[in-house]
Amino acid sequence: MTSPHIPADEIRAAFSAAMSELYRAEVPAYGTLIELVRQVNDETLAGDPALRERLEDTDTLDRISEERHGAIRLGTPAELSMMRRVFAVMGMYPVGYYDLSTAGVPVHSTAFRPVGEKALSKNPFRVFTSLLRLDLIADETLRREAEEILGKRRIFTNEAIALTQKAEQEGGLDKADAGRFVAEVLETFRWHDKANVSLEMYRRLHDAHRLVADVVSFKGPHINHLTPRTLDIDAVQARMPEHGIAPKAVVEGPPSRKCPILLRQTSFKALQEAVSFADADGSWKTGSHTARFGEIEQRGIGLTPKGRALYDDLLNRSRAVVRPAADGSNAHEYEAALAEVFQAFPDNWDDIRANGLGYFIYSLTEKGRTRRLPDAALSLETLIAEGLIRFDPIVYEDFLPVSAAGIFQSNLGDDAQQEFKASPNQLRFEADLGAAVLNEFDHYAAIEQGSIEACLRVLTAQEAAE
Ligand code: OOG
Ligand code: NI
Repeated sequence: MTSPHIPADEIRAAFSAAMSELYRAEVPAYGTLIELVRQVNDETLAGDPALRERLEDTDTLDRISEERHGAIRLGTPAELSMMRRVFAVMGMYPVGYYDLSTAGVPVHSTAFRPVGEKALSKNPFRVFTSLLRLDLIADETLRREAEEILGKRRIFTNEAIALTQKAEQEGGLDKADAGRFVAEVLETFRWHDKANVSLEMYRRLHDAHRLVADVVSFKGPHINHLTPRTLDIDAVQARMPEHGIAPKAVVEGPPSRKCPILLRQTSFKALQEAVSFADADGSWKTGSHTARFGEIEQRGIGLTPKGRALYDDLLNRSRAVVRPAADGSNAHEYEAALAEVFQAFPDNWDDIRANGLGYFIYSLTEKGRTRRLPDAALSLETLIAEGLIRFDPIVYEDFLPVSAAGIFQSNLGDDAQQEFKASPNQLRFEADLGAAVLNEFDHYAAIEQGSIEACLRVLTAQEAAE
């Protein structure tokens, strides 16, 4: 007899927990960050009973400080498409396309994440996944050598591949297989302090771009950061130094606001770690590599294309006034400019909604639940004004390319910023991935539309149908 399959959401939750444990053991500073985040979250909740109440209704308070995302960088199309299959077993699907070439990082990316409110609330863990773009590296010889090195490595264990195939064939995994699957997949994300290449090769890759060295030199795509959710990102940023961890210069994303929008994130700077490089004669040479860090995030409402265009425009405008320096020397000026420029973005939910800037989820109020209307003659606006329908912001569950670039850069070394020609290539990415990515705007719009229709269905339902 076969045992029943366990839900993909549970496999994802187990994987996220295992990843957290692995990373805390590998990067002790990350454990320190997690402690600080817990402390600040506890203090914030203690000082804000209304927030506590709201979160009690919508979230699981005891899991508030758990990881929300992590990131990896892959080397080849084959790795990317296999990774897609592995994540699918955990209920994680590619959402969004991010071109980072414009920001001087030779990758393009997607986020593997649970889709839909139910799956997100069971466990929200996502992995921002980048594919190296050797086509952006000018040195053709080096490009070929890098390709050859990457072509030889195997980042998945045989057992991980076999269990993924089994899950695909049988539509899921039972408890015992799921446990093995998590343990085997974790191997792919582990750190290797012995490089795949000689020190000389590492240097050449590094000279082409630090990111090329990070991807090509190792046996696998080590998880490069994990990111818990904080309820007060500015407080954690300010207190990192007290705990012996160095924050990046500024918080990425929008400024602090009454009505949070999109995503704010910051990190502590990547650590320099000892790595051994094998020489052709079989001896080991010691060097170092900087790749792994810890990050925190705070999320706000998802913006419509119109809201997003306004956000992008305001961000560009404030960056035209002050560009944040890597050493933090103008952090205050940057924050002031950002706050000033963002005054143009409405900061109350009514205006954000009225201007079509954000996505909202609509639901019936207490009063709405007891009323029946003859037919759908009344407009949504009237129903809201009459107090039959309420609206709440839909949380942004994706990423921001400019912010991601800021995170990449502060962790690749701020000195060497390289220029690439903007060359988004979503079709190539999707061909390599072996699937199309979900368009995040369409997804939010569908959630919003679905919630409106559900309200109207109940309001106009015939009494007899009840
Ligand atoms: C990914 C950086 C992007 C974020 O939070 O925007 C990211 C990376 O450094 O590989 O994780
Ligand atoms: Ni991140």
